[in-house]
Amino acid sequence: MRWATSTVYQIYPRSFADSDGDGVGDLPGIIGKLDYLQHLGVDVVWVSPFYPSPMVDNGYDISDYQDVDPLFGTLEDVDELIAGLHARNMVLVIDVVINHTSAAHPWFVESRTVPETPKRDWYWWRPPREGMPFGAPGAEPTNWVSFFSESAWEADPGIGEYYLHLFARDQPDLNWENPAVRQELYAMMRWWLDRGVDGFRLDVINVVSKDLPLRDGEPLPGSPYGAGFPLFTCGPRIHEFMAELHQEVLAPYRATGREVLTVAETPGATTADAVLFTDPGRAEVDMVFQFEHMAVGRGVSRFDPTPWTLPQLKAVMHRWQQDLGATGWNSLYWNNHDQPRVVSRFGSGRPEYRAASAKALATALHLQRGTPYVYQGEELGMTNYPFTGVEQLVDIESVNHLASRMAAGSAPEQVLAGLIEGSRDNARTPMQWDAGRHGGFTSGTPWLPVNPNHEVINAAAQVDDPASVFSWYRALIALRRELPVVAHGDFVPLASEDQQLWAFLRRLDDARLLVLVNVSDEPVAVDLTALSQELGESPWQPTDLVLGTHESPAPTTLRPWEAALWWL
Ligand code: ISL
Repeated sequence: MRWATSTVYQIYPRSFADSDGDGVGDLPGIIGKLDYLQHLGVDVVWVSPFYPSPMVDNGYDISDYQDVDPLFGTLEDVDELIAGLHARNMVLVIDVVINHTSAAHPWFVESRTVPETPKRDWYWWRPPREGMPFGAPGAEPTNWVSFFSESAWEADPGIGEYYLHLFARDQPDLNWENPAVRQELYAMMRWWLDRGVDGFRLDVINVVSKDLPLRDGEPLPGSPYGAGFPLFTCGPRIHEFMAELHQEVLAPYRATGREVLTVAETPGATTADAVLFTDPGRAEVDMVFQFEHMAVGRGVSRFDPTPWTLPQLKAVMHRWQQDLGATGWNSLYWNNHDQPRVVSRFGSGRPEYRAASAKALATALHLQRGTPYVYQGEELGMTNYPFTGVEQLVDIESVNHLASRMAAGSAPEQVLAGLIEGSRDNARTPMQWDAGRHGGFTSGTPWLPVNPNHEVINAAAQVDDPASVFSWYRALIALRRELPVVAHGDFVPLASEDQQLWAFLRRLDDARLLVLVNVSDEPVAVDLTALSQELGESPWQPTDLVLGTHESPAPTTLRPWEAALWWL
């Protein structure tokens, strides 16, 4: 697996670095930080959408796939970014959102306004439900709820039909059943490869194959809607489409020796799906970006926080390690632009342990089998923002969720805590570069406020500090490149029921690496005899430390949030 020794760094461009003082990050801002990324040691950079967009979903609603929104810069800036990365032996992965376009995309404008156009079939248009007048409540073609808390169908009086949108009404779904749609998207991707990009993150790609005929889902308790998710997640033609995409887009370039990375964002995918997507023999995608571990500590939605235990988290991640085995390949992540900050979610609530917990969680993730992803600011131990009121939240998913809960009779204060804890805005506050005004992110007014804790948590304070979270991430990223057992070894879970200790073994040929992480505010004893007996071996007595977060580590006890790696 070409990407086994790589680490991917995700940039959310509007919040990374602002070069022109308009309060929004941009491509020249990213170009100005390439030395920082090189120093961190990452070799793949994934940039979230920077294309022309009405920004209803901050760029995941694209109105022109082959240009750059002036907010972020120009196509020449992309060329300069590619050159800057390549000069540092790094590569660029761009984010293609091809399940849907913006409603402002010319394809959709034509589809909805030009009679008899072939573009009508480029989207999912359907008449009202049988026997019901257009526009009547419940006349939507199916009872599906969108990811953004409203009906997945929007009525268009101009046509007298409804169009499907699994996300916002401004994000109409493309009809992948139409080969002309697929060929247009493949041509667009080849255009970017010809421009020099090195790969694609395929946004929510596992919903492009819908189970036909489109039909109602199971009613959702306490909701006027039904669950369409099972009827469009990893649908009947998804692997056919992924194989076709590979053949039409990637294969011609790989045949010339170009290394092209594809990561499929696949919410709801199972480990069995993941093996089908990523088995190299099937020539579909290189790795999946899935969400099962993100559901730990959540009830019916991300806005419904519930108590969680370390065994629950370990069980999900260990199953993914074991089910994918030697055939499948997974992204390893805690954070992205859709997820609250991991140190606030699974780390310590005690300020004195925040940094240590960030390092501990990073260790438990980066030592697994797969390709790790670092989301901007995670390498600093950045935290969620201290939001206090719903009016501070701007993400469409949060705004729509609040509106739907209030329409159902809840008062804002009843949903406030869950909103604040689960909102995607937590991941989108600006990168904290220094302790100065607006964290060094912008000379203007930031589009989203900079976390006040930037005075303590910032890159300038950490880059040259060998004890910082940044330096620990840098060491983990380097270790993956140095030790074949980290990149290519198998995974053996240990102490799966332990409430504090996260322990596992990585093995490759004669190399055996014991990973011990204390995921708690209290010291923990490590029963090495019990661990070794899980493999039927005589008691382990490791003496050769590979890496440790604390001074003078002992393999038999771990201090709060201590992590240590030992050769066996
Ligand atoms: O945030 C989520 C809902 O809780 C995720 O399920 C997310 O919506 C889903 O994984 C798809 O995410 C991707 O597509 C969306 C966009 O809003 C997200 O930012 C993107 O990561 C629609 O393009």
